[in-house]
Amino acid sequence: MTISWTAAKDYEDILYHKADGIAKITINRPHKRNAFRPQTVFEMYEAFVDAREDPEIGVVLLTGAGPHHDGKYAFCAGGDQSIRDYAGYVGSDGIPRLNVLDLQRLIRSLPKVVIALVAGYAIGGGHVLHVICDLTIAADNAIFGQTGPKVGSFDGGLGSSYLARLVGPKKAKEIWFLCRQYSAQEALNMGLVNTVVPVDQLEAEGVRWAQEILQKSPLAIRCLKSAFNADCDGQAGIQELAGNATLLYYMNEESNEGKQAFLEKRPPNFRQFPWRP
Ligand code: S0N
Repeated sequence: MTISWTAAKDYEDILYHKADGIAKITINRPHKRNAFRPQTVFEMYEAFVDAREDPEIGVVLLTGAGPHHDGKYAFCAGGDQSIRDYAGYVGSDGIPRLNVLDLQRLIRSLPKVVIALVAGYAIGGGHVLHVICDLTIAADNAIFGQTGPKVGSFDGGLGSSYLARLVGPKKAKEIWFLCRQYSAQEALNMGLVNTVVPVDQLEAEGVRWAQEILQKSPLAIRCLKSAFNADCDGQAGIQELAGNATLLYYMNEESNEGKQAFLEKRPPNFRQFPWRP
């Protein structure tokens, strides 16, 4: 499937493109297997916000640049270990951060579908990124795994609890406790990804899935996404689901009557609306 991407904005650590209702965010630090530093995350955050605010965009593809100089691929190798100090990942301002957690929450609350396209390594915090995306399409060369207990970190948030939702608690504990690497086929078998395709067809398959989703009702998809997340996300998840209920109410005559009555300084006539069974 061919698509003509247009660069939406120039960044240092990512590429950001749009075409036909689809946004594509590509992590572009091939010398680090696309590991992220605070700036990478800030840039991704900004691009995701742009995609959220653009009413033309319904689906965001998240992927990693590749192949690299040695022919290998990576979706993302997690946090950049070379700049991690005692309190997080240190950016050019000298401040240590774990801002990828903000990005995780943004992806989950984005009222649009986010599809991870994984070629090569999805490791550590990079693995968590694909886990929290709505769908994952894996290339046949994809390799999945957590490394935290091996390299002195862990993600006890969505990176473990939501992973357990996907693959079950026993498998999630195996993934974190043993820090093994899993093939694309193994990932498919355990419900960690939606499908596996040859690496040269990864983007085309992602575009195909996106175009299929774009034929569907935006409001239905929006409400479904928040409904899928609500119980896991607690009060914040319920807030999001309720926000969608309010949005739908605003689009309704009954809600409009209340607002119009206030503006026209008259009592509202809600008796015209039924108390539905
Ligand atoms: C990905 C791996 C398996 C690839 O192996 P391969 O193909 O043999 O390549 P390498 O030679 O190892 O790598 C090529 C070059 O890329 C550099 N590089 C790779 N990964 C990273 C990285 N994560 N950080 C910095 N540099 C990286 C290599 O150093 C090499 O460079 P040169 O050629 O100059 O030597 C393999 O590379 C690998 O295992 N990488 C490390 C994976 C890893 O452990 N990632 C970090 C895990 N932790 C997190 O991601 C934490 C995430 C986080 O932010 C967080 C979130 C929630 C709560 C807590 C945290 C937290 O940080 O604690």
